[in-house]
Amino acid sequence: NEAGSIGETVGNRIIGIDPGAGLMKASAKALQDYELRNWSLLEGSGTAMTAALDKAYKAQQPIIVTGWTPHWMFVKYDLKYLDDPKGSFGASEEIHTIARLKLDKDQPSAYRFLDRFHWTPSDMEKVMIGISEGKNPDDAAAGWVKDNAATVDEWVKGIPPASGQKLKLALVAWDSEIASTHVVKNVLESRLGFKVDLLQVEIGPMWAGIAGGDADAMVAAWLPTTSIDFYNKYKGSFEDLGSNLEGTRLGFVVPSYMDVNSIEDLR
Ligand code: PBE
Repeated sequence: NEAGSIGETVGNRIIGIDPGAGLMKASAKALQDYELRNWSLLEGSGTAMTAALDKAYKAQQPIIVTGWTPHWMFVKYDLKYLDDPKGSFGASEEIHTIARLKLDKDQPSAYRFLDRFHWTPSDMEKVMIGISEGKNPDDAAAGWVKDNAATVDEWVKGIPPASGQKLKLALVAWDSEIASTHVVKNVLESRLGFKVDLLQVEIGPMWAGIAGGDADAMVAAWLPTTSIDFYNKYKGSFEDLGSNLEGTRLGFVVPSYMDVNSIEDLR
């Protein structure tokens, strides 16, 4: 049948990302919910996933990847999410900013800015596109900050600058978080006088780093679902500064040239 043929064209494989990602947990749940028993979800990384997508897309070959929004891949390629009528991937989420305990007392200027930091999916995408086109993340972030001076002015308004104090921001090397973390780093350095180090780690150590006080903050908590295991594990050992972006999405993603529209069609 036609559904069987979709599986055959992609070897019954879905290209995943790093195993700790909430997206991988949701993807495994989707395989269960839709009873896709003969399918496998491949572990890898965000970078390997986009490389596989790029290769397949250029050859107009079929491919199914685990994807998320905001992401530059939706700008660069003509893609579609597979419908998820069972809701395995959850609803649209917020990304929260998370600080270590006592950051408000120790670094009040950084804390006040982090608490205010808020932007939109299209802002984040602009930075992501620049990086995907070869800009280094610092330059892409600096360009966005320059182009959005009025927004940045609001973020830092009335906050006294520091004088070279050090801060450590934790992140996982997902393209979305590389973009947001570099923008926050740029503002802390160029507008508030901090010296920022980035701690690029896996998702578990990112949360443990904040909870243990080894890192000062991160802007990568997808809630209420994607990052909830880590949120609950470390609850009480960090401060949730609330949403910095609304309107995310997760799911299985395919090139638009593929003749498949729903996860149900994979059975
Ligand atoms: N992501 C990007 C992450 C959160 C940010 C969707 C790949 C995840 O945990 O799945």
